[in-house]
Amino acid sequence: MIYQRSSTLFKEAQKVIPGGVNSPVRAFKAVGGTPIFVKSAKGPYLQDVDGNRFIDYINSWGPMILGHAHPKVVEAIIEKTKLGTSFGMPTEIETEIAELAVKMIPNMDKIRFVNSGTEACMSAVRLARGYTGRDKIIKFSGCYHGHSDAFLIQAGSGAVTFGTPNSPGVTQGTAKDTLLAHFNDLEDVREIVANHPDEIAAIILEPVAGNMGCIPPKAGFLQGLRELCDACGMLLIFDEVMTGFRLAAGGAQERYHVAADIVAFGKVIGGGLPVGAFASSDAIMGHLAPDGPIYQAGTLSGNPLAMAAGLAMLSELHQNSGIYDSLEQKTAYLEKGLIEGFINAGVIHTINRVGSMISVHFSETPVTNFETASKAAHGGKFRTYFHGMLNEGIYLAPSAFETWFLCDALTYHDLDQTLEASKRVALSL
Ligand code: HOZ
Repeated sequence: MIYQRSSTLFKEAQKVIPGGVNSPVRAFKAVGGTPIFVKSAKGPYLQDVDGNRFIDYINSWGPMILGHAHPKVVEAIIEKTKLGTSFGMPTEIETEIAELAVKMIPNMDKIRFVNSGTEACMSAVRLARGYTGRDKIIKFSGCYHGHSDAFLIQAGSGAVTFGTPNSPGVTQGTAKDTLLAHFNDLEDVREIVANHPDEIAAIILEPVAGNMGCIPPKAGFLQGLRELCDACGMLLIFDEVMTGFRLAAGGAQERYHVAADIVAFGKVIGGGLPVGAFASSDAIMGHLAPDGPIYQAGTLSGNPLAMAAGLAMLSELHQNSGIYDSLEQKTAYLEKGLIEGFINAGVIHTINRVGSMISVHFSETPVTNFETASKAAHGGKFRTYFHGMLNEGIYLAPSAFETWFLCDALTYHDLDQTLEASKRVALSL
């Protein structure tokens, strides 16, 4: 494929935007080469500025569950735009989407909308600290909760891809209140809690980790965290930025039958527009301003265009629950075919999958946490696989530490094309 125009645009971008991108994970640094500049997208396909077409397995890092430019989402945005784009005042649609969201999300009474997953997680932690009167939080190595200071401690996603899981600029003072645990290791968490009695406000995690590849929780892990939180007066925060409305209408809480105290959402809840949100019980949300003293705010929070896109998408997911079975079947089909292709080519691999989240690791050791994900990423095979697939017209996340997200617009023909491509590329690994 030819990426001439993308290459020119990237050079121009680098002169005025750090690294030429507005978020590091787009820069192709881990895999080399030139980032693809997108011209348009429809359904499961991306069109780049050079006229190449790709089957998309990132889907804007998750939110395009229905595929790109879904007609109902597009129409909702257009119609809302005609009425004005931002007021900094309440609008009716904020209540409409909030009512639907709390109906879909288990265990939650109230939801506050913000502008990104970073903001949602940051606010969820402030709420937990204000509510419990404690300062420390537990986070897991390799989990990524956005780029606010408290979370850039052994963070996943771009932070680990570019070798800065502990970012300069995060003060010692902030870092000391983030206690690190190993994902899927309940004993480790118990020990940390025992060493910090009455100091820990919350445990925050991605219930299915999606920023070090896709890593499912081991049986009993989430339930064990729930019990530990109840026993020690800590809140359990689920970062469902990726899993919310994707793994089930009620996200990971529904899929694993474990209740969180606060749930953070991101991109998905805005149907692809810049939205985040956090939800909790009446008792906890009653402490949030203006009802309570814990402050959180934003001019663009609940923006009407973002709410319209989010409402259109959530309504579709709510009305058509068959989507989740369909996504599960398509992703299982992909997983099975990928495994067959790798076995035929003699390629050592581990594939992790939960619902429509999936990741390929070139390792035979099970990938269950940050340490095993990091080991599996060594050796450069992912880079060869990524570029091979790109040349076949298959767009994967440009890092071994990311998850692929499927959309329901994918056809079995698209999946077969992907599997044929993967078989060919596997032979070159
Ligand atoms: N970190 C997200 C994916 N793992 C994507 C958002 C971004 O960093 O651009």
